[in-house]
Amino acid sequence: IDGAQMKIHIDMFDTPANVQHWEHFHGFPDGKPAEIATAAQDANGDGFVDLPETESVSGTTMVPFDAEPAKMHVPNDSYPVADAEGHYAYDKLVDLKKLQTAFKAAFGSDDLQLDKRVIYIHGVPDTLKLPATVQGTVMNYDAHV
Ligand SMILES: [Cu+2]
Repeated sequence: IDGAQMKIHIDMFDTPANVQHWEHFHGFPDGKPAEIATAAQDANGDGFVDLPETESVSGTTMVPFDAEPAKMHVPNDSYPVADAEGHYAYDKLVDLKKLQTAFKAAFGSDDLQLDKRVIYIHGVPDTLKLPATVQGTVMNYDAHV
C-alpha cells in the first residue's frame, strides 16, 4: 500500500494451463485470522477441498483480483488466464478509498486487515472430471471455476 493506491502483483507458475483463474482474498469479517485450507478440510472425503469446505478456516470470499477489484463484483470473466505453461502475471493498481468504501458496504468496516487474509487461486479445466460431491457453484459458474 502506497498512499492512496494499493499495488497488487501476483505471479503464478504451474497452474492449470489455458484456464481463467478466479483469485481473491478470503477472510473473516470479524477479523479472525484466516488460514489456507488443507486436506484436513476435505470433510466429505471426496479428494477435493471445495469452496464451502474452505470456509471454516478461510472465511468468505472478499476482494477479487480481477479487472476492477474496487468494484468487488466477484462473478465475472475478467480474471487472468494462464498460458500453455500455466503461467500468468497479474498487476493492478487499486484506488484504496474506492476499495475501502465497497469493503465497508459489504463487511461493515473499511479496515481490510490484510494480515488476517489468505489468497486463493481458483480454477481447474472443464475437462477435469469432478465427483458430484464437489460444491462451489457461484451463479452460472460451476465448481470448475
Ligand atoms: Cu476465492
